[in-house]
Amino acid sequence: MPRPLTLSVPDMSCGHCKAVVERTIATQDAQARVVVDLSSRTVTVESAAPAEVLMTALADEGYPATPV
Ligand SMILES: [Cu+2]
Repeated sequence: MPRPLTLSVPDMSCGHCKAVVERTIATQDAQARVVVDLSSRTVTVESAAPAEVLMTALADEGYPATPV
């Protein structure tokens, strides 16, 4: 597994957002390990998918993400 990537996802605010973010990343990489922290509005991802691919997918679902 690559190094964990931490993304800031400022528009996440509740369990629904968390579920959408988790599902969106899983759609790109079913093997990805995803940890959502709503209190800091960050997502830590271990995935073989390129960061750009994950960030594009998240933005398309309404959750723009930037590397921390
Ligand atoms: Cu929400």
